[in-house]
Amino acid sequence: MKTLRPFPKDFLWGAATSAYQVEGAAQLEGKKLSQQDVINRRPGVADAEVASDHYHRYKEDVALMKELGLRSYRFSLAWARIFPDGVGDPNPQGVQFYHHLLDELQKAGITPIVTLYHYDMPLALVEKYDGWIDRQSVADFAYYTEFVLREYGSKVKYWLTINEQSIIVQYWTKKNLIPEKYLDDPQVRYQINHHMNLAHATACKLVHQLVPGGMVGAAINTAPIYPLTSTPCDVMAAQNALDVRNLFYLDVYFKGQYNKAAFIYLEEMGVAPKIEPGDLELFREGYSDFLALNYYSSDCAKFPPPDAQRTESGVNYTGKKGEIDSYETMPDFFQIVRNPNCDTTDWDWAIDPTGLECLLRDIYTRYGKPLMITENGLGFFDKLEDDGTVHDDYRIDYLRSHIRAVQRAMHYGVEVLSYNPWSFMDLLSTENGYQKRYGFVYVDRGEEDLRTLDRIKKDSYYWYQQVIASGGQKL
Ligand code: BGP
Repeated sequence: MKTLRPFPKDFLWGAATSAYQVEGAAQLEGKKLSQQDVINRRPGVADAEVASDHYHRYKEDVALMKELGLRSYRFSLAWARIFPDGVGDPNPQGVQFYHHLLDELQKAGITPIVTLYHYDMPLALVEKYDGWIDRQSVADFAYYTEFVLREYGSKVKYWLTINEQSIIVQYWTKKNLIPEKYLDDPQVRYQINHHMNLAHATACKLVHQLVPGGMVGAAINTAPIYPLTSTPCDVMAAQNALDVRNLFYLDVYFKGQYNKAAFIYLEEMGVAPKIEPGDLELFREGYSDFLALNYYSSDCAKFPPPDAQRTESGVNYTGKKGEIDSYETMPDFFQIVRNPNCDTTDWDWAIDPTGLECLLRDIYTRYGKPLMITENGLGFFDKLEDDGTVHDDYRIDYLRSHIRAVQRAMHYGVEVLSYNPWSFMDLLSTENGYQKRYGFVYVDRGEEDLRTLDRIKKDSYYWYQQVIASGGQKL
């Protein structure tokens, strides 16, 4: 195997979570509901009410992070814990919770990477004006952000604005609580995204104003998109898909404008967002210092047949391979298809470490800004053995190959600051409760039964500990 340049000494080896997926205490100590607390309600206990009980066990969790050797920890603040009604008076207990967590991390020598928004709009704002659908959300997000930066700015250098706008658009009814009257209006998702772009730019400006030395960027889920065949039509379709699914977001963050081809296509379809005077100026003023990537899989596209209609991406709810029967189609532009050259996870996500290398190289060449990986990992039906061990060698293989891909990209000049696999511990999956696990740390709980909620180190925990201790040499 080729000898690669080693990871830099100050590389931030980390791990990631998000608030509603780990904290629990969804309605305790002053916190009120967020839209995710409602969206995730289902029979049994696999919801956000208790989740992994991190709110009560954060000290134990940070101790495990320290023992693992983490240099960084990416997590999110729950807006509705800090402002239970979205705006107005802050909740002192919620504010204190994040101080305690940040202080604990600081004592453990772990650099926080803090996400302001991870899908969890306060329910109060959804009830008041339909959440992100209304432009008032931008001002309220700014109010929340300004408070947070003044409160925690001296403790946090790296700020992430909004998690995965691309996924919020693609799965708009799952990531947002959408009132029924909008469900037939395909433009709404792009308007939500426009408001998020304004919120992102405002937050970037605020970090630059209020946090000396602070750095800010969005966390985006992007994937390289391969043409299904080398026919020119399929190559064009892959380019179209790249413009709509990736560059539509990234050009806003780094060029202060919408990707032209994507915007023209959306205008032709009658779904482009309404832009007000001054919006594009704000995009330019709210520049990003870096980009955070959430990478799980690559995509593949072909040119759609002439009679193709708009279709949405499907979701695998069971963990039985092959359940996804629908992929996104944009008529006369692209159709996403399964890549016959990649194996998949049990949830039909293509496993493709080379895709991560392609992505890092491509994005760095386009925008020239430092990158971070803020999610990457393998969801699996882990098994807790009778002797209290979890043998997740499949996860080790997945992570090893992806770390190697990051190293290759860095070898060829890409600036990567940090690698934060998903997830530090088992947590509530966005669609699959606690069946689909990602953590280095097993959380002893099930779908119907909270059990002990004990923390158990998986084999991947011990493996990652060595990776970090050796600065990435022992993979
Ligand atoms: C990302 C989200 C995370 C996380 C992850 C895995 O898109 O930012 O919140 O959950 O995907 O997804 P899932 O839980 O559906 O497997």
